[in-house]
Amino acid sequence: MSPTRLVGRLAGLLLGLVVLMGVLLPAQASGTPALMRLGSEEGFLVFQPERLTITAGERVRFEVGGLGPHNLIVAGHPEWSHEPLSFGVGESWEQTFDSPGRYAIWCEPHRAAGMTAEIEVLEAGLEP
Ligand SMILES: [Cu+2]
Repeated sequence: MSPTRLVGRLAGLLLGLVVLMGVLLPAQASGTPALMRLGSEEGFLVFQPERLTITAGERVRFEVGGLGPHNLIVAGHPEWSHEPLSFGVGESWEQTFDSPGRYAIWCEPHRAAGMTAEIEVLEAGLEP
């Protein structure tokens, strides 16, 4: 195999590994917030991902991915919700989730269209 092909294959393998880790591992408690998109690039009314697992105290960055307007309602937690509508792709805000639990979330304008998701907040220190 030529060195160029070998490098290409290794790069592909590495990218696959990075993608897999992003799927399998909960977001790290480092400075980087977990990312949840509102609306897909293709224009679907979905959260991406539809289930997100984080650790108590972590931040989630909510970012408009496509076809707004979107907002965020967290069941039972108006203080974590973001009621103002966001229109522009790339518009974002961050929210810290400091109490463990499973929280249903939805986008108010698109709830009936199925734009719902769940955020699971694990107790700090209990993450796998
Ligand atoms: Cu929406």
